[in-house]
Amino acid sequence: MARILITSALPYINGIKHLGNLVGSQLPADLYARYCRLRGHEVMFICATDEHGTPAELAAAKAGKPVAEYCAEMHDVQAELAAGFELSFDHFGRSSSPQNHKLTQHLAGKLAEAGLIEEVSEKQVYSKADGRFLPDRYIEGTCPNCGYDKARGDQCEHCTKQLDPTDLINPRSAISGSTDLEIRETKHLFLKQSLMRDKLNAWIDSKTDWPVLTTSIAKKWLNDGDGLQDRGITRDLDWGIPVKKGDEDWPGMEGKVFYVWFDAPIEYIAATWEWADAHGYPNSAWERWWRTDKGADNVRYVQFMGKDNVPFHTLSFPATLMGSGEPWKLVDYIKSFNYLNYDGGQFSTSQGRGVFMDQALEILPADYWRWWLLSHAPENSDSEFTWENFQTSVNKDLADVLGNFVSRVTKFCRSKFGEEVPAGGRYGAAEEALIADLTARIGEYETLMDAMEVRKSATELRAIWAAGNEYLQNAAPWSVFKDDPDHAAAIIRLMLNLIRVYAALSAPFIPEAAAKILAALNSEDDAWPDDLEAALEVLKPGHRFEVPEVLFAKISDEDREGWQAKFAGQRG
Ligand code: B3M
Ligand code: ZN
Repeated sequence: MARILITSALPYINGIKHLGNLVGSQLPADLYARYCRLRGHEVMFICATDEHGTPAELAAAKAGKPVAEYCAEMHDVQAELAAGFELSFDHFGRSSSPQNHKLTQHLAGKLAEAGLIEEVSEKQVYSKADGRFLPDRYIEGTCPNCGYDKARGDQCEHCTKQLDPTDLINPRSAISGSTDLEIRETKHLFLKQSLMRDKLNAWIDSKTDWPVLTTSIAKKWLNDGDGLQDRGITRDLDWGIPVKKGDEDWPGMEGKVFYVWFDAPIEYIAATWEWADAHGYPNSAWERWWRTDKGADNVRYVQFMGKDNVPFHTLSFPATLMGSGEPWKLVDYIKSFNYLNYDGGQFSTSQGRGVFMDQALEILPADYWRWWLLSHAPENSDSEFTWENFQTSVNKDLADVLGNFVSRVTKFCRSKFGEEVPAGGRYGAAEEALIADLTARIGEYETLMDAMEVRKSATELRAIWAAGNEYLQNAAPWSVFKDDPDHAAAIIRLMLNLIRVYAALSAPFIPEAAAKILAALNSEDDAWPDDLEAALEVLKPGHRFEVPEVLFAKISDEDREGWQAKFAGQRG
């Protein structure tokens, strides 16, 4: 038994996530967490909402709410959707938590002590009416290039020209509209990542088993041109974690907060602390996952994320932890994903394009989505969601293969032997061949799941389901029954037990269906079939069960066309 720490990239707070976000981190992380638990490992699976930064402030303003209130509400919405998708987090935290405030300020203090923080003076636009510095995108004015009068300080949306706030004609605050703006000096903290290049290079070089997608991105930023620049880790915003050195004020940094990408990954640790606090556990309970001097030296830490998040996790966050000089647990393996596209284009939150988590659950249960998304995870390249492909996959894999198998076996048994596991009969060569075949396949499935090969695992699982179907077709208990009811009983006993084994093997992908199957079989035994032969004897002769309701309804052409039309435009 191992101890495995799993984190999913933190969904940003500014709205409901689309299926592309889901399959890029939270969902495969859940697959792995569920699998590891079933294999008997001790798992800590952590996620949280990422709540700071300008986009959070803007989204709150758009919703007409104070940002703290907006974040609290959106956190609950996201938590509920995560539960709807059966994401089995041990804790779903908030990067705005008191624990993250403390830890972020603590780590900044340690970095300063280690000489890794520099104070840099910059010139920035200050709005007297608003009483604050304005980030570039909070300044509006007329575009010098095209005359558009709502150009932003970073870019003109109309002609796409990149701008500096000082380029704007008649600049004004996007918050208050005030034109009483001036350029002021402001100080910011920079993390001197460049001093850690050698250390980071050596660390990444030691990760010989990482996926190419992960290491190539990390190496590019480490060594190309001016990658790994020192990075500003503070901002002039109201909402965020106030800049402090541990518990002490940081002279010159009054009114400033840490940059969202500085505090967000620290929330992985803080969320584990939140988990301990929520359960009333002492600090040692979370520290044994995160401090190598307190037990985390025997933890395996795996992160899941989309490829755009890789630089922050391979460079900035490790730089923060290593630079602190404290014994924090560093990531052991990063599983990163490409993008999922939507029907000939991209999923887009800002344009409301694609299917979003709430909408998905309104039309079909979580398992349908989980199965499609995981079996088409964008691992080696970007992949694409189309309604045709979704329909085919659900109908073939879930309804025709798994669902049909369960239904045929249980119904046949009910009609010939009643709703209980039949006694009598022995296994012959065909049954032994099936068991041997399945033993090999399950071994392969385990290897793939251990390696987090998501798509290939799905393919192997489907093959495991199909092997049962194929055997059943050949064994034909409905014909055997006429001459040799005893042997038919043996076949069906084996098949009923195989259904239970399928529930255990499938639970990481389709937990709701797995639970339904077990409930119908009147069994709570979801143990992994480490010994298949023994696992196929768990349901004894005489054990009562019920024929389950249809596990997976097929998606009709009308459904598909309806959804296709409904989701063709933008989200309202
Ligand atoms: N919130 C992902 C994003 O919004 C970002 C991940 C943080 S992980 C520490 O793109
Ligand atoms: Zn313009």
